[in-house]
Amino acid sequence: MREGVSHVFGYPGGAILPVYDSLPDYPVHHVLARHEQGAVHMADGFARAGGGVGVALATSGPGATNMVTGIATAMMDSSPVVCITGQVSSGLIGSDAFQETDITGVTLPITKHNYLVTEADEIAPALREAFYIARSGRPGPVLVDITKDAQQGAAAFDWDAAEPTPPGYRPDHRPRAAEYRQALDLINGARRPVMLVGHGVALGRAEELVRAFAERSTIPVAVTLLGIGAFPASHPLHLGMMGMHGEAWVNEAVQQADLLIALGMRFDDRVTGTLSTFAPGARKIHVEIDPAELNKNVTVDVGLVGDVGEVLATLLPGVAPNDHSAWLARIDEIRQHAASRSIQNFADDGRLYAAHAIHDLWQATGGRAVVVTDVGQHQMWEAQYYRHDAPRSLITSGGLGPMGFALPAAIGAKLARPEADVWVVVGDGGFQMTMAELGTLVQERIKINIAIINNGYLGMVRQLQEFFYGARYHATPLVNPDFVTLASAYGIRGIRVTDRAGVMPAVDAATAHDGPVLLDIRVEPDDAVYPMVAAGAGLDQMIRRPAQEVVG
Ligand SMILES: Cc1cc2nc3c(=O)[nH]c(=O)nc-3n(C[C@H](O)[C@H](O)[C@H](O)COP(=O)(O)OP(=O)(O)OC[C@H]3O[C@@H](n4cnc5c(N)ncnc54)[C@H](O)[C@@H]3O)c2cc1C
Ligand SMILES: Cc1ncc(C[n+]2csc(CCOP(=O)(O)OP(=O)(O)O)c2C)c(N)n1
Ligand SMILES: [Mg+2]
Repeated sequence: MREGVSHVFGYPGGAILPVYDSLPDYPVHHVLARHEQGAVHMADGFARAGGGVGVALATSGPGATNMVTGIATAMMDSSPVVCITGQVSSGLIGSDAFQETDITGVTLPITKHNYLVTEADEIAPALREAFYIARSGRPGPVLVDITKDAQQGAAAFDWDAAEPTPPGYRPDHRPRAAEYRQALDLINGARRPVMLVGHGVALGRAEELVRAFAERSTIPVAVTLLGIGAFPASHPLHLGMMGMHGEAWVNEAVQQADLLIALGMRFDDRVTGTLSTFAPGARKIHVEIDPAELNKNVTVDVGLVGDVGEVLATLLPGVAPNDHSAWLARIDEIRQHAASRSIQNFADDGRLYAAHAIHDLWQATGGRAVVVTDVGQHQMWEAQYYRHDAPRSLITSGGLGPMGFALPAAIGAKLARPEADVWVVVGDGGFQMTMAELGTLVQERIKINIAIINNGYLGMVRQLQEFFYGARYHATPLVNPDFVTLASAYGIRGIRVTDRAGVMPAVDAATAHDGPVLLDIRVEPDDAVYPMVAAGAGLDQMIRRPAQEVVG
C-alpha cells in the first residue's frame, strides 16, 4: 500500500496462503491469473503501460518455477516487477520439503536482485528495498521469497525510519563536464547524424526532450523495437525501426551516418547485425544509465552514463541549430526506392496479407490503440505497419521474446490504463501458449480486443526454414482449434475475417462491442517478413521483398 500498489497478479497455494488470507484487509485488487507465467506477464504489462511497478504473487515450488519465463522477460527488457513467492517454513529449508524449490537460486541470474526472507521483521524492509531496486536506475525484476513461518509471524515496522540504502547499489550516475563537451563537439560537427532511440527513453520518460533535441538540430531518428512510440511515427524526422527487420532506408542511414547518438538502447545483436561492419564511418555517443552497457557490444567515442532525460536536458542548450537537409534528402531518396518493395503498394491479388490486416487495424483504431504483441512474424509486421505516435503504445517482448506474452501482458496494460483502447496482436501459435488467460479476462470483465494473425504456421520459424533450411517445413504447420468457437466457450464474441474487406468492419465491430472480442484473421500462410538481415550479415545486406510495380 505504501508503495502505491493498486493491483497484484497471482495464483495461490499453501505456502503463500497467509499473504492471501490478509489481502482482503487492504485496498489492493488481486487478479487471479490462470498460470503464474501469465501473472508475471500481467505485472510486466501493467508496468510497461502505466510506468509504475508491477507486482506478482505465487506459491512455492511449481508456482515459483512457473514464474521463471515472466521474470526473465522482465529482466531482458528492464521492466520493473516485484515477484513475491511463498517458501516452505524456515525449519524445512534444505530438506526437499513438499513444494520446496530454491527459487532465489533459480532466479539469481534473471533478477536484478532477490531475497530469501525467513523472519517476520525482515519482510517489510525487504519489500521496501525490492520496490526501490526494481524502479530505480536501470529498472528490472526483484523477487522476494518469504518463508511460511515468517508470513505467519508479527513484527513492528517504522516506514519512515527504513529508507532503503542497499550496500554497493549506486543507481545515480552522472556524466562529467568534459564528457558533455566532447559529445557536443561531435553533435555540432556532424554532417550525417542519426539518433537511435531505445526503450530507455520511455523508461526515463524523456520523449519530449528527445523530440526537442532532434528538432533543434534536424537530426533523423531511428528507433529500436522497444523504442517504438518514444518518438512519434508521424514526425517528419522519424525514420522507422532499424535492425534485423528494420526498414531498408533506416539501416542504410545508420550504416552511412557519420555520428550515431544512441539514447537508452543497448546495441542488441538484432539491432546491429554483424558488429564488424556496423556503422563503419560513424563516431558514436552512447547515453545509458547502466555503466555495464557502455562498450559492451559497440565501442563508442563518448559514453554518457546517466538518465537519458537528465543528460539530454544538460546537452540541449549546447546543441547548435543545424540544417542537415542534404543528408535528409539522401535518406529520402533511399526511402523512395523502397516503395517498389512495400506490400502496401502492390496491386490487390485477392489475398489477405498480415501486413494489410495490421495496416487496417492501425487505420480503424485511428492509430491510438495500445497494442500488445506476441512474438513472431506478426510482431514484426506490427512494428512495421502500425504507426505509433504515443509513448508506451506498443508493448512487446524484445529481449527474451517468449511466445504467450501478449494476452496476459495486455490484461495488465488495460488495468494500468483503463481508458486505453487495448489490442492484442498475436500469432496462432503464441496465442495457444497462454490462451487460458481468456478466463482471467472474463472473470475480471476486462474489455480488450484480440486479433489473432492466423497463418496456420509457427510463421517466424517457417520463414527461417524457407530461407535457410531448403523450405523443409518440419514441426511448423499448426492444426489449430476453431478460435471463434473457443472464444464462445468463454462467452467472448468471436469474428472470423477471411478477406481484406472484412478487416476494418471487424475492428469497428470489436471496438463498438461492450466486452472483449476475438478476431480470427486468416492471413496468407506463406508470406515472409522483409527486409531481413540474416544472422552474421551486415545491416545493409538485407534480404528484400521482390520488387513489384507500384499502384495507386
Ligand atoms: C522476433 C524478434 C525480432 C526482433 N527484431 C528486431 C529488429 O529488427 N530491430 C530491433 O530494434 N529490435 C528487434 N528485436 C528486439 C531486440 O531483440 C531487442 O529487444 C531490442 O532491440 C532492444 O531495444 P532497446 O535496446 O531499445 O531496449 P532494452 O533492451 O530495454 O534496453 C534499454 C536500455 O536503456 C537503458 N536505460 C533504461 N532506463 C534508462 C534511462 N532512464 N536512461 C538511460 N538509459 C536507460 C537500459 O540500461 C538498457 O541498456 C526483435 C525481437 C524479436 C523477438
Ligand atoms: C516460448 C517460445 N518458444 C519458442 C519460440 C521460438 N519462436 C519464435 S517465433 C515462433 C513462431 C511463432 O508462431 P506464431 O505465434 O503463430 O506467430 P507467427 O510467427 O506465425 O506470426 C517460434 C516458435 C519462442 N520465441 N518462444
Ligand atoms: Mg502463426
